[in-house]
Amino acid sequence: MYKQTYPKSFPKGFLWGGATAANQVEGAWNVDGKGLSTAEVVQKVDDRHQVSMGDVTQETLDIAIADKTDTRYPKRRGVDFYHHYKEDIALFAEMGFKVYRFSIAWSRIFPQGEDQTPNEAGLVFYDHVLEELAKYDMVPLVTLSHYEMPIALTQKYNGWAGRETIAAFNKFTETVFNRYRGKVPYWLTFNEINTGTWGFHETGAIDKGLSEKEQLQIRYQALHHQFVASAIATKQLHRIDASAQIGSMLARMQTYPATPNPEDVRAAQLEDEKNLFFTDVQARGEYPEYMNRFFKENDVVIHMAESDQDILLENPVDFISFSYYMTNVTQHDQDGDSVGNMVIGGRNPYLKESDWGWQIDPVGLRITLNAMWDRYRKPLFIVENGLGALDKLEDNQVHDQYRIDYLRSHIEQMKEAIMDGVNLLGYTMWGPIDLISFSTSEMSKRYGFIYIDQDDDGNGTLNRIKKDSFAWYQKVIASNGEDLG
Ligand code: BGP
Repeated sequence: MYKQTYPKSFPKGFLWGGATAANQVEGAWNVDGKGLSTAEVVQKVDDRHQVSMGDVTQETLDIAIADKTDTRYPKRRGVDFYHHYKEDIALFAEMGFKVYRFSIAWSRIFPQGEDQTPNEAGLVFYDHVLEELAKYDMVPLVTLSHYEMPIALTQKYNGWAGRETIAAFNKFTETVFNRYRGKVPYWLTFNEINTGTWGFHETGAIDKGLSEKEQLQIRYQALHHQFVASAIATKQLHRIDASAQIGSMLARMQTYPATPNPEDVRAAQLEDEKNLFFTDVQARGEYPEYMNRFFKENDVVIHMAESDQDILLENPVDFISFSYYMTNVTQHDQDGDSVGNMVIGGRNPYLKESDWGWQIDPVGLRITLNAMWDRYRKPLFIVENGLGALDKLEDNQVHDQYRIDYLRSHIEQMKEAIMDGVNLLGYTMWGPIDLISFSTSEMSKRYGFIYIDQDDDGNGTLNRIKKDSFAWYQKVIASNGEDLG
């Protein structure tokens, strides 16, 4: 007889935790043999709403390489996790973290991208991080490439635009899979792979100043190389460490039609497809037809080696992860003649926004989870979600009720999605310790449960201070998501 059961809440063993990236926390950019990375040549901007990550040119690159200080490049200093990792992981453990997502800096392991042998000191650092996590039974979830690569590969091959970068990456992945075999049950290949359509920070390819058409060609070709490298890494991992799993990672941007006008609904559908394309390739192993049409209409030609399609098809990811911060609104082109040219990032009058203008939409998370589960039927993992805000430190305290409210409302919707039947492995909120902002390289855009005494210019004691949200998250984890009060 058909039994009408459904999950009532978070499953036992649900992975609660937090996520960071090497270039935003580690610092120590020029010690123990580390090479310069693409993240470390991106200058900080002075206007909070400006974005720095795509603005690298050959000229700014040369200036950055010649500059041996971290003054204009805050990602070089991070928050000195490199020397504070024991203290930071102990704080995560105190909150009860079951999982910690972090990334390995490729440029610590292969400083010049194609070195004959890996840099032992770099490998040892991550040995120590993993030992520390094991002490607290915290599961590592490791990102292989989080918005950085050795700058040498940009200089030699224009980053991922060059096919040679595939072999360099897969030498790195094979090295770390072998080294950390049996210690890392979950891996991710490329962080927010879809943002490669925005340029340099993900592709490592300098294309600023080129025509839109030329940029499209370079970016989608670079992304193709990343797809292939990701599939090869998947194959390597399954051979080297059969019990470990590997996932894709998308910056999920749910979009809504601006009106019920079918033209707007179609425009939103198209926009959504352009976002889901990446997971479609990585989970299903082939390019979807709708993108082939997009490429044709935009004169993009993806150059593939003969075996590429087989490699993709034979090595889909084991699970699907994504970041979730906001949603958008899409409307069709004003002239009505092309849905390909639409307004993105429109305002939604039903939503509030963060200090940085990101539209806060907890219900959108439930919609996203259901849609992703329906589309792929593979386990999902929310590997980033959080609120960047201007925190105030007073009497050594930060009263961040707004952060608690943000996280609570998203966790509530996550629970609803689980009750809807979604298979969700875990949740790593973004930035459990304050860190350098990815998009603006500021320190003052803070996400953490733990405040770090450092300002935008790098001044401060680097002391770690618990915010009000620290005890709140501790309670959430201890009750496995039941006590959100
Ligand atoms: C995601 C990135 C992270 C991160 C986060 C918040 O896109 O994967 O690296 O920083 O967004 O963004 P920001 O730091 O720009 O506020």
